[in-house]
Amino acid sequence: MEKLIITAAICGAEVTKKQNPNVPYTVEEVAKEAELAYNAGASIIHLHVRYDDGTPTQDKERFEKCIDTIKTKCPDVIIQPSTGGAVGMTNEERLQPIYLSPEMVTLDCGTLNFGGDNIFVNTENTIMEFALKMNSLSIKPELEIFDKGMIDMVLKLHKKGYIKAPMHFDFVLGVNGGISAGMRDFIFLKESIPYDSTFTTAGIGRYEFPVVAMAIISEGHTRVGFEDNLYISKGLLAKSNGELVEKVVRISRELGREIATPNEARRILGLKPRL
Ligand code: KMH
Ligand code: ZN
Repeated sequence: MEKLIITAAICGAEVTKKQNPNVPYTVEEVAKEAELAYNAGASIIHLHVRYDDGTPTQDKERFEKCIDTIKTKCPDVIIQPSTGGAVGMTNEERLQPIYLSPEMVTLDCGTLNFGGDNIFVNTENTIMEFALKMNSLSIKPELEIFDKGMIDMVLKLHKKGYIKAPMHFDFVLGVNGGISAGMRDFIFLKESIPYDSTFTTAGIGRYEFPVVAMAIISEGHTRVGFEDNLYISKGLLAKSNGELVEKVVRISRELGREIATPNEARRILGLKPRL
């Protein structure tokens, strides 16, 4: 089996310090959380950024500051900015970090209910527009899949030439409004993608570590972090993203699977490092 690529989703756009005081907002806090996750074994940092008061933003300058500061602490880590941003942002706002030429970014592959009256809007035209821009800048998209129909949309856009193989998927399981984090649904997604694809997983809330285990034993990769889950175990808040990554490393080693370095992750995912 390939080594396990661990992504740390260190901050997200929705979680707050009220829920867990260790959620990072400032540039320094974001960089510190990235460093702790990297030192623990994460090779990819999935990055959202905030203003100092916690407000989510896709501001290009704020991304640049966070990326530059992360790079001083972990120079070889892969930084994967979000183009999902936060619910309600415009496409132009969301796309800003792609103009910093990252190695990879997220590409959200469908619209879904996102709790209460919130809708995370990704129309077919939006997906095509984002994909074309990513292609033109040679940025590899990580295809965010919240439900099975989103894989079908990706396969259709792949046939039309918008999304290139080999594709890399992220199965986000257990979002309120998306597909469940049960084993049956996980296998359904895994068996619906082309054979030459890679995939990672993100289990939301209490599903985080059960999904980690499913990914490890099924040759996938995995993601943890405050964006998805704030607890290290039932009722106990995680002290850092590093603590969440350490738990993944322990589980993986117990199951006999070693952890990929950033350069090994680049090879597995076919990324072109930026010089
Ligand atoms: N914050 C969510 C609305 C992504 O990063 O691409 C979208 C999200 C997905 O987090
Ligand atoms: Zn995200």
